[in-house]
Parts: sequence; structure tokens; C-alpha cells
Amino acid sequence: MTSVASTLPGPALQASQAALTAAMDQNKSAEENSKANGDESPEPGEIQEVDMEAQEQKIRTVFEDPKSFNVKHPLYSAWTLWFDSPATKGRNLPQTPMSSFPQTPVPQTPGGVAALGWMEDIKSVITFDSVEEFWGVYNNIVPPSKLPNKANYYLFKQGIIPAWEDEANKNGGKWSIQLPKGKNERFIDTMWLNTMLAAIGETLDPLPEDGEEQPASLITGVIVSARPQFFRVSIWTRSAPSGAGGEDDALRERIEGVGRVFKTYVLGYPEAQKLAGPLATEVEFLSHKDSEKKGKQAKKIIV
Ligand code: MGP
Repeated sequence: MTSVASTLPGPALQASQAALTAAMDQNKSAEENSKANGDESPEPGEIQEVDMEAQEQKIRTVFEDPKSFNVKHPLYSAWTLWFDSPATKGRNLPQTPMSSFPQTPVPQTPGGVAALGWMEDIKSVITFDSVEEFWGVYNNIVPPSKLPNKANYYLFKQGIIPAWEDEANKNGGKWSIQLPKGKNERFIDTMWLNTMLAAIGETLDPLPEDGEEQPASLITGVIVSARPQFFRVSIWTRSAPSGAGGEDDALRERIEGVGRVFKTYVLGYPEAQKLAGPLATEVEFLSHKDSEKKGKQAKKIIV
């Protein structure tokens, strides 16, 4: 040990040296103990064997680091929230600091190009792929009951734009319900929250069990719209039955399943309840092709 010239008086210097020696001895015996236990710390550059099985068994939870809260719960898919409102027409929204994802431009796909006019005033707000980020977004945006008239939130799987023209939507349709204003402000926020949770939780068109063959989820996105006299909540699907029979019957059954989950579990109505009334609709399905025809000869499915 290097001796350092000290200005301490004799007894104090002796006490200080004794304390230092004791600390060094303690450190040495801790190192020896850990070597005896086989948990040596690696030398710089040394390659270590990792017991993968032991690591897998150790599940990381949010309790491991309760201060940093650095464990995220990933969603099955990433989702992009889009928004339009009379107030955002012709304006660019500021980038939000809430996520590392950049704002999503309308893709230069044939569908994206065809929908450019429609998408002009629809702004992407944020893309998220974890439960925590979803709540971060949800807790910081205006609920549908407080949206201005003609505003819409669109929550779509990342990469799909909220337009009929998108490849994922062009053969699809939508389940929707219209609820008159004046009576439904109390319910619309919960209905929209439940709709988003069912979408990001993939419970509207349940995912295949392990090893089960099933085409990609039917759901492409969900929308809430505020209009002067009513609210509308919609669920967009990738396909729409044409009524041709055969394989189409299986698709129709699957689409009807989505409608039933929407009506009962998400919106909270008994399955047999009739909902239509002044400015209110049943939970009804319409293909986008029929929507484009503005309802002429539309074939609606109702649950
Ligand atoms: P809307 O807003 O879905 O219906 O569509 P709403 O709420 O009944 O009507 P609003 O006038 O009160 O807003 C309104 C209109 O927007 C449609 O008739 C179309 O002209 C146009 N539009 C709607 N969507 C969903 C699309 C789309 O995906 N692509 C294109 N190109 N136009 C659309």
C-alpha cells in the first residue's frame, strides 16, 4: 500500500489506518466468498456462459424496478391514432413528445394515393405498441363527448390509413351504431374506451389459438365521430360478405360474431335489445362499397 503523508496527529492517524485496513480486509473476504460461490464478476472482454433456462424462469415485472417503471406490456399490433376536426383543417399538428414514433405520412401505395384528397385533413397523432403508451395517449386527449362537431378519432393498425381506398379496407365494411346527442354524453366515452380496448386487445375477432389456421384479424380500425345531432362508433373490417353463399357464409358468420361482441361486451346492450329510434340506429354492418353508394340498395346486416 502506498503511504500518504498525513497531517493527522499520531493517535488519529493510527485509528484512520486501522479503519482502512479493516475495510480492505472485509472487501477481500467478500470477493473470496463470491468466488467460492462461483459468481465471479467477469474481466473486461471475457466471454461468459449464460444459464438461459435460469434467465427464462426469472420473469421481469413492473415491481422489479418500481421507480423507473421501465417494463412495457407489448400489444399484438402497433396502432396509429388519427384525428380530424374543423379546427385542424389545413393545419399541421405539432409532433408530440409522447412517443418515439414519428407521425405517419399517408403511404404512397395505390390506396394511399387514391385517398389523398380524403386524407388531406386527417392528421396522424401518434403510433403506440404497448399498453402503457396506450394509456399515456388516452389520458392526454379530449374524450369524444367533448369533441367539436364534425370531429373524428380514427384508431387503425399501423400501416393502414382510415380510408376506403387502403388495400386493407377496400373490400371491407363497417359495423356502426349511431347514438343521439343529449342522451348519450354519459355513455359515449366509456363506449369508445371499450371499443379501443377491444380493438387493441384483439377481442373483437379473436386471434387463432396456437397452431390454429385462420386468416389475419378482420379488424383494421375503429372510429368515433361527433356530429351535430349524434355520435357514431364504427369498427372497420378487412372483408365484407357479398351474399354469394359457400365460403362467403363462413365470412358472414365471422363478421356477425364481431357485431355481437360489439353490441354486447363492448357497448353493453343485451343481444335481443332493439336500439333504433329517432337519430339512433341498430348495430348494423354495411360494406364500404355500399357506403360509397350512399345507402342506395344497401344490404345491411343487423345484430
Ligand atoms: P362520413 O364522415 O363517414 O359520414 O362520410 P357522415 O358522418 O354520415 O357524413 P358527414 O357529412 O356528416 O361527415 C362523409 C363523406 O366523406 C362521404 O359521403 C364521402 O364523400 C367522404 N368519405 C368518407 N369516408 C370514410 C371516405 C373514405 O374513406 N374515402 C373517401 N375518398 N371519402 C370518404
